[in-house]
Amino acid sequence: MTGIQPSDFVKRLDKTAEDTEVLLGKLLSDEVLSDEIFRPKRLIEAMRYSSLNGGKRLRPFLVVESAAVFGVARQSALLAGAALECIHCYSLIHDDLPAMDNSDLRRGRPTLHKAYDDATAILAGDALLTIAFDIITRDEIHPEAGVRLALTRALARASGVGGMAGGQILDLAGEGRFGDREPVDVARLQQMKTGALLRFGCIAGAILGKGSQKECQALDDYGRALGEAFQIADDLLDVEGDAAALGKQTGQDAALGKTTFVTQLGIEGARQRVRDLLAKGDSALSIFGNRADVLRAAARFVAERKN
Ligand code: GRG
Repeated sequence: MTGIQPSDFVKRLDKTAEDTEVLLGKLLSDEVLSDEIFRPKRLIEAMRYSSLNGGKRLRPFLVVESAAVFGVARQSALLAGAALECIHCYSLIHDDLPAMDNSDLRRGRPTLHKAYDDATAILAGDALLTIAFDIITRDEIHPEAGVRLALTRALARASGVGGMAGGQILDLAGEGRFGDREPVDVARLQQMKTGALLRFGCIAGAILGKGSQKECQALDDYGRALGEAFQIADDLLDVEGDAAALGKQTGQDAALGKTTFVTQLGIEGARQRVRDLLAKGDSALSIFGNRADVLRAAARFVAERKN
């Protein structure tokens, strides 16, 4: 049981989404920063199209709430969360491209390459990835350069070859994009492709709050459990979800013959695995007592989400 009522949880999530929206609006403006030369209108507009007005902002929420466990200033956590959200939005843009998932709909609207064109979508993704690292290194994130460095390194490792981008290529290889279908280790693939950014959201608070080794480990364990629960929920939604609520097509995994948690465990097995992961996440958070109630509620939200 958590001490947070579902309606209070949703209000908190919405508040962080609103604050993130405002912050991203400022960060992705046409104001030219020192060492920049000019911000082309088309590129800024494309970056804003895919980053503003949409999404649950779950990743910034995890940063804000894991940081709150350590009493970190909300504004610093929001900035780190905005950097993480830029990476998430870049990954969605590139994932939707014809060369990847070839999707027409994202967050209930035409995908970026449909609304603009492929070249603009590739560049908007590149620029969002890059600006994330500009944001995460800013002085306002933390007064100590060592903390900013640790955060930057963790973000790079979550996003790159050993994290999200690596997971994406394993996924494509499993679909047979590069020859014969390669055997898929679903747990590892998803830990990289989807889990790594979610886990980063959870450990970011411990890095910002200079948590002890035990505290960092606890958030790491929680983040891994939450990441897997998120992905299983996603696999279940692809089978059982409602396209209108999801804002994207369903049945895509089956159409591609993908190996997912659901094909491996079956629907009931997948639901049981989610329950086990929630228990694992709760147990990891026990060292924080009621300071982690919002994170407990977040894991439930992720597991039970409808979009
Ligand atoms: C292109 C390098 C590269 C990576 C793409 C994350 C990813 C890798 C692709 C996304 C494909 C996908 C739909 C995966 C399922 C899990 C997922 C990331 C869902 C979208 O995340 P939400 O539900 O989205 O947090 P919102 O819209 O709420 O932000």
